[in-house]
This record gives sequence, structure tokens and C-alpha cells, in this order.
Amino acid sequence: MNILVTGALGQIGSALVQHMRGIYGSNNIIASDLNSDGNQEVIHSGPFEKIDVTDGKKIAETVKSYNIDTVIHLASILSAVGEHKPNLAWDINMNGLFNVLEVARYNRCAVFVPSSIAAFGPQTPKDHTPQDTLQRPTTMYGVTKVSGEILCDYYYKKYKVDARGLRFPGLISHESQPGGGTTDYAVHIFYEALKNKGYNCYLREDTYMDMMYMPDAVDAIVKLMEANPERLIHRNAFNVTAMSFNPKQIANEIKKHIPEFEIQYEVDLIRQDIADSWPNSLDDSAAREQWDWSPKYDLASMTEDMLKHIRQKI
Ligand code: VAH
Repeated sequence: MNILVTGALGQIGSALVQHMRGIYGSNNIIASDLNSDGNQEVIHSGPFEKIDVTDGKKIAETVKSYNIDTVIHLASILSAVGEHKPNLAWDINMNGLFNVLEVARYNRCAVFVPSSIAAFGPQTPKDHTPQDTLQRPTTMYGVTKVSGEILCDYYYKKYKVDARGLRFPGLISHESQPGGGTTDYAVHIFYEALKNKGYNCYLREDTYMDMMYMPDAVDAIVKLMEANPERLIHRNAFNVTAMSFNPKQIANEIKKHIPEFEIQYEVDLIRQDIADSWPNSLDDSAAREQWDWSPKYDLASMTEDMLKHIRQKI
């Protein structure tokens, strides 16, 4: 296995690169990002390349020079930044993906591309959102995610590119800070709880969203990419989730560990609108049936592990 990870210094990449280097060997995982001022552990624990994913030539050169057989394409502008900079989001998320798929087509690489619950919109059934259902997202990020899903399936059907994807919920992790998403509150709240015993939340207390702890997310990526292709009825992209909670519930879980913790609310209308357009809970039965998806962390165990790791960091 020679795997290239784009966006390797981002929230998923920072955890996934270390996880994959542990499984496949450090020199088999080539980390890449736009610049090298991110997670230094990722940069120094194996090969690192500076790649701007809008530069298809650089992607092709890197794939050839490292004899890459799989591209994990994580470089992306997330939902909140995407609403402030929709043109940039389209350019990075769509032209970057197109470049990766073209390189994969000519170099016979498999490709993983994360989609998101953001690929659904306000008319999608909100509870136990089906694997196959209406997708009319109302954010630029969501438009690029559903377009990306369809483009990946096209490359599979037309060119037999082994493209696979996951519709991730909000991801919670301690390896690196999230970069401009709507679910970022579920990470910031831990740092604020430990530093200031308080958190000012930008979403209403009853805003339900699907969430997942990063160890389950990186396991899901490896499990999907190693799955027997004959079992895959779906490819881009599988619903996966581990829990569904609102700010009030995660605050109450943190209070079990930090009794004096208090949450306040100062709603950011842009991010509230985005969150309100997304599902409350996903049906992930297709992933369970087709490649044995089964998450390990729930709200209680994730909270305990996050507080333990962040206490060590700060
Ligand atoms: C975001 N963390 O908030 C990402 C994710 C489901 C949310 O796609 O934009």
C-alpha cells in the first residue's frame, strides 16, 4: 500500500495519517497539505509533500514519484468558511476533487473522498435519514459534497476508478482544532470547559446533529477502503454515524466531570441556519450491512476520552 493523503494537516488528516502509519508503515503514507505550518507530528513522522490540490500536475508528479495506489482526498473548505467564501469552496472542493479523480483514472489509484451530512438539505427526512433519499443542500459546502458524491460514482462507472466515500457527521477530536465547520462547537466546548469552566455556544441548545469521535471515523475509512468491493452496493457515499446530541446534552455530559461548568448561548444565525438544514440523525444500516460498520464511542466514552487527552495538552 502506498497512500497519498491530501489535506493531511486538517482535522481528519492529523488523526488518520498517524493511524494509517501505524497500520501500513510510516514510509507508505505520504502526507501532503497546502503548507507545512500545521501538525508537526504528521510532518516529521513520515514523508510530507506540499500540494495545492488545484494543481493537478503536482498531484500527478507526487503519485508517480511515490508509486501511489490509493489517494485519501481530505483537502476541503468546510461549511461555515464555505458560506463566507463560496467561490473558494467551489474551487478547492470541486476542482481539487476533479484533479484527484483524473490522476486516479490515469494511474489506477483507488480514491477515498469524505462526504458529509451536509450533502442533505431541509427537504430531506431529518430523522433516521435514509441512505438513498432527496439531496438538495442549501450551502455551497453541501453543493460541493453532493456534487462530489455524484462525480465519484461517475468515475467509478465510466473509468472503473475504485472511488469510495463516507457521509461523515460532525467529527470530534483532540489531535488538531477543526477548521471552520458548523459542528466545531463540539470540539471547542472541551477546551473552554477545561480552560474557563464555561462555553459560549453559537448554536441553540436544542440543535440536534449527528456526531462521531475521530477514532471511529479513522477506523471507518480504513474498514471501507479494505472492504470487499463485491459487497458494496453503494459507494459514494455511505451514511455513517455514532451518536446524535444537542449542545445541552454534551454540556450536561461534561458537567459530570466538571460540575462547575456552565454553557451560555449566543446564536450565530449563519451557522444556526446551516445546522438547521442538516439531518438530526442518520440511518447507517447500509454501511453496517455492506462493510460491517460499527462505532465504538458514544457521548459518555467520547467525553471522558476527550477530557483526558485535552487535559494532557493544556
Ligand atoms: C462542518 N465538520 O461542520 C464539517 C462537517 C457535518 C459537518 O461536514 O462543515
